[in-house]
Parts: sequence; structure tokens; C-alpha cells
Amino acid sequence: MTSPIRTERHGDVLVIISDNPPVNALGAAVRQGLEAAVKDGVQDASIEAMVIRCDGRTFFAGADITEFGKPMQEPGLPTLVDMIEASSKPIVAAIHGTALGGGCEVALACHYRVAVASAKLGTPEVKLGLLPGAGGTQRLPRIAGVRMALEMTAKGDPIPAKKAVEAGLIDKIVGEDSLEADAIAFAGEIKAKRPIPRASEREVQPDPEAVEAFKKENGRRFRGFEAPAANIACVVKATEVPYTEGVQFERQEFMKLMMGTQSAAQRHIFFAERQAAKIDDVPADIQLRPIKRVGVIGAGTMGGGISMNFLSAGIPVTIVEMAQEALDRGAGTIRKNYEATAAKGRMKPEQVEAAMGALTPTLDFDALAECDLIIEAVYESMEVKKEIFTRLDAICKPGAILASNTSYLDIDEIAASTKRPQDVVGMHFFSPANVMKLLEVVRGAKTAPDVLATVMDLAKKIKKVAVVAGVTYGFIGNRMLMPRQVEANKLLMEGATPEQIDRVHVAFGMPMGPFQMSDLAGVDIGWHRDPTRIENIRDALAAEGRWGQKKQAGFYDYDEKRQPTPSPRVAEIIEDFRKKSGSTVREISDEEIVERTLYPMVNEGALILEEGKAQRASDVDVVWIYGYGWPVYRGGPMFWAKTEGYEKVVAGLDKHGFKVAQSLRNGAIK
Ligand code: T1G
Repeated sequence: MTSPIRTERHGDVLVIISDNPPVNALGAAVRQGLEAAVKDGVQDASIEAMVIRCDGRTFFAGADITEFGKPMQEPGLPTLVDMIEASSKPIVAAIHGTALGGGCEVALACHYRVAVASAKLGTPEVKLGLLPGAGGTQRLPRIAGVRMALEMTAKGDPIPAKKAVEAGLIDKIVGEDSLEADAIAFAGEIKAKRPIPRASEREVQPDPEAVEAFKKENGRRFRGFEAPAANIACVVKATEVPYTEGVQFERQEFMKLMMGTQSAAQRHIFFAERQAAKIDDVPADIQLRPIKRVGVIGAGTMGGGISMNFLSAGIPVTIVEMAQEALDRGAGTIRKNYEATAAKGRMKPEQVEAAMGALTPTLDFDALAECDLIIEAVYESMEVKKEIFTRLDAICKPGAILASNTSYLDIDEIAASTKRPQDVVGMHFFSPANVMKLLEVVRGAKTAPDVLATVMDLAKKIKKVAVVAGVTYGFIGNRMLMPRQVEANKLLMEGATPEQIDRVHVAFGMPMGPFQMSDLAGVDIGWHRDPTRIENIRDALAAEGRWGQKKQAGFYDYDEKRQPTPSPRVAEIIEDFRKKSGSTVREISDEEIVERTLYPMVNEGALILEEGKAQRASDVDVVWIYGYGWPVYRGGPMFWAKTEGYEKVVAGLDKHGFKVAQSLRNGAIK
């Protein structure tokens, strides 16, 4: 097998090139090739300096994650980077694309780094529940200081080349089209310079204030995660001991995380997210339909958020409303949201104007005739949606894709109201639609493969994580949410309180529990609006105007900062209902709450898979991570059930009389 590493001589400079698509992951063959090439360069008397660069779209994007958990082939990355740094001849890293994780560590072990302006450097290992395990936590603070090292390791977001220069991580920005030539020239300039700068030999001053400030600032963000604290501990260790001791500590911490369930869960989600984009029975190279203009029906919260996704991606949008006032309000909210983003420095004013310039608000429904994709985002009424799709069928051009943003309703029934059901699909965005990453793409019985593939591809362009769902009430996410809400309400009747149930979910790692979520979404969502008809606790709250945060009262009372406090009035209402329904009130354990609110979700996930309403279990996990805030370090409901143990989950469900999905009982979830 040919090595992914080759070398080229340019005078007395040896250029070492990696060509390991798609992202030059530092797999065994790459490591072995690099080791051999550097050794040759050191031994070859005619070589004065070396350059390491990569072909393809990026410099090394890290260790090869697919090798994790398998027997490690020598040289390991820590050995390789130390060998590179120890070279008696200077080595220049020539960086383009994203130098991430082990790739960044290889660059830090090189004696100099040049990069194109569009390049990025990062140590995202923490997003895999890990830490930079090849000297990164020891070299970064020595070069860029404690604060920058904490930012890069414990948060894991890459930094642009310009910022890397300011931090001392990059020595020179070179031409986008002349990376190799400029790197060779740079090597020529430094080849004779001595001593050769080795990051591991540099001192780094302790900065306890910065460490404490960093921990304080990010406490909420790191809640529940093990890896950030380990990253911080390694960076602090770098300020206390010499490099050789520091890397031993780093290795220990790395192995602890690698063996843990959190990293296994986060690595699972890394690949699950990429797998979700693949449609099993549709060829990857299917011809996609061109989407040059998008139409959105409804300028409410969802319609506005949906439009922003396309405007931000440079795709013009025609947004339609029934009344001028609603149209102005909708367009106004879009502008306000963009201006708020610009005020935070995350957008330039000219970008705001460009996005708003691409928006065409209109009362004229027929203006949608020129759109390639139309997304209906009106309130949940099958009758209204069928009327809209019938009208779209009459005016839209052949090949236009007709999509509904329904959260629950039957896409096949909506499609049947047109003569082109093959062009109809569900695009279920999550609120706020311009922020939430998840997009459930609902495949109807007649949805054409190229329609599905086009929408899945478009999702990437608007920076969404798309998952294919079949037609079933509530699709994947909401269908699994329903048994949780039902059980949560039953538990209230039997003795639990909203605070207890929510506390268990927050302790589990959810951003909030079922009742806090209900208050955020609106207790009145789906309410029959008849205050005299009180059939459950939610009716009683809604009848009293306790519609949630927007009314500063729901299952909780809220202060002006929207901080929830347990409500004596709600406790009265619950007590009243228990009496009326003759419920036996008893002590409810936290464990029972997990068994009755989370296990049924897993069970529903298994049923969804058995019915073919989701392609794979990992898709279900992606839905809950990106749509409902399920803690990524638990890998999603289906992955969690596996780590929990299917037998334990089945036993818990049996104990409470649930009908268990056969595949779950057999432990055969795919
Ligand atoms: N290892 C193996 N495969 C990888 C990979 C990696 N590091 N990175 C990407 N791939 C695959 C990916 O699964 C997909 O495969 C294809 O490449 C394209 O990726 C010791 C321990 C680089 C920003 O965390 O963030 O180094 O689906 O679809 O959107 O300290 O990939 O096509 O079959 O994501 O253009 C640290 C992970 C590793 C970076 C490109 N590095 N990668 O994004 O393409 S741990 C990372 C990314 C480490 C050391 C430690 C992104 C990207 P397939 P893609 P993209």
C-alpha cells in the first residue's frame, strides 16, 4: 500500500507532504510516513530545513478518530510530535484549512508555523470528551499563555490565523495560492538560526486569577461535562512542572477520559451527526434540484426564523402574509434579530443590509410562483394547510419543492391535496428556527428521492443538522416527547411536584425539565381555549391565565428576570386535582422519575425504528441532542439506553407496566 506521505526536495529544504483524504487524519500510515520522512531529513546532510504540509482541503484535522478504542500502532502521536520537535534541523509547518487536535499539536511541535489567512487552528478534543493528548496542553500555554490555552483547550473552538499570529502561534501569514513556495522561502530564512525554538523548552508563568476567572465565566457551559476540568488541570500543570512531567500528567488525564462513557458518547455523536446526512436508499450522487429562491408562507415566529436561515446563507426569500400589519411585524422582527447579532459583533452592518435586501415581503400569494422551494409555516391546522397546498399546486412551477413546517401532522395527507405528492416533503424546524440546529426532514410515502436529497443537501448550506423522519404523529422528536409528558403529569397526580421532576431532568443534564419546558413553550399551546372545561392540571393553569413565562406564571411563578420559583397556587391546583381524582399520593423517588419519564422515550424510539420511521438509532440520538438539548455526554436516548443496559431499561419499563418494544426487549436496536 502506498504511503500517504511523500517528500520533495527544494534545494536544501525537504518538503514532507501528506495526502490522506478527506481531512488528513493522523492515522497509523500517516504517522509512520511522517516519522520516516523526518528521520530521513535529519540524517541527510544536504538537508538544512524541512517543511510539513498537506494536500487536499486541510492540514491534519486531528488524530484518526476511527482508530480510537483499537490497538494503537506505533509511533503513537505523542512519540511522533516529540520526535519532530527534537529534530536537529528546523521544521516549518505550512498550514491551510483547519489544523485541529493532533494536527495542531504536530504544528506546535514544529519549530515555526506559517499559514494562509483563511486557516484555522484549534484543539476541539474537548468536544469529543477528550483533551489534546500529544503535548498540546503543555505546548499551547508555553507559546500563547494560560488564558489562550484555556480558551482553546477547554472550549475547543478553533481560532482564525490572524488571532493565532497575535497569540504567537503562527509566525507568518502567507499567500493563499503560494503556501508551499512561501513556506520553503521562510525555511530558507530560518534554516541557519540557532538555537532552534522548541516550545516545550519555554517557560510559562502561572496565572491563577485567569484560571479562576475562566472557571467562573464558564461554569454553566461546562456543567455535567468531565473533559473541560481535565483540560484546565493540564494547562495549570504546565505552569507548575517541566514539560516531561506535564505530558505524563496529560497522558494520564487523556486515558481516563478515553476510557470514560462521556467521550464514547461524544464520539458516537460526532459520527452519528455525519451519518444522519446519508439517506440509505438514495444514491449519494443523485441529481439535486436547483434552489435559487425560497418562499415562506407565514411571517410569524417560525416563518421569520426559517427565512433568516436562507437569507444568512445568501438565498433570497419571498415571505408571504395575509395582512400588512403581520407582514411588517414579521419583517421587522427579522431586521431586529439581525441588528442584535450585529450589535454583538457577530455580523457586519453591511451583512445585515445584504440579508434584508434579499428578503421580499409580499401579500401576493402568486409571487411564490417563481420560487424553487416553498415552506409553509402557518399554525397547526390540517384544513388550513391543505387549502394552502392546493393553492401552491395551482401556481408553482414544475419541479418546485413544496414543504410544510408542521410539527406533528400527516405529510401524506397534506401531499394528497396536490397533484404532485412526489414534490411534497416535511421540513420541521425547531424554535427559534434561526438558532436551533436540528431539521427533521419528513419523507412522505410519495416524496421523490431527489426532493429528499435536495432538502438534505440544502440543510448543510443553512448550517442545520438534518435527520430523515417517516410520517408518524410527531415524527421522531415530538413522538418520543409525548410519553414523557404523559408520565410527568401522571407523576404529579401520584405525589411528585413539578420542581422534583424538573430537578431530576436537570441533574440528568437536560437544559430544563418537562414543566419548565412547558412554561417556555407556552402552557396554552394546543389548549382548547375553553376556560370552563378543566380536564387536567394544564387546563386548570391555562384557564387561570397561567400560560407560562410569557405570563410570568405557569407551572412556576417567574420574576422579571424570568427566574422560576415553585408556585403555592400550582401546588393548590395539583392538590385539588388529586383529591377530585381520588389519586393515592405517595413518596416518589428520583429513580422512579427516570424510569417513567426517560425509559418510555427510549421505548418509543425503539418503536419508531421498528416501524422504519427513522433510518438508524443514531439518528434518533442526533434528533434529541440537536432538537431537545439531550446532554451530548450521554450520547442521546438510544446510546444512553445501551450504556444504561437494555435489561435494566426493560426491567424498569416492565416494573411500571409499559408495553416494551420487542427490539428493545431483545436488545437488538440498530
Ligand atoms: N478522524 C477520522 N475521520 C474524520 C476526522 C478525524 N479526525 N475528521 C473528519 N473525519 C471524517 C468525517 O467522519 C467525514 O467522514 C469526513 O471526514 C469529512 O468530515 C491526540 C486525540 C475537519 C472541520 O475533532 O471537526 O486529535 O462522513 O463531514 O464538514 O490530541 O470533520 O464523509 O465518511 O466533518 O468539512 C481532533 C474533527 C481529533 C476534528 C471538516 N480533531 N473533524 O468538516 O467535513 S482527536 C477533531 C472535524 C485528537 C489528539 C486527539 C471536521 C472538519 P464521512 P466532515 P467538514
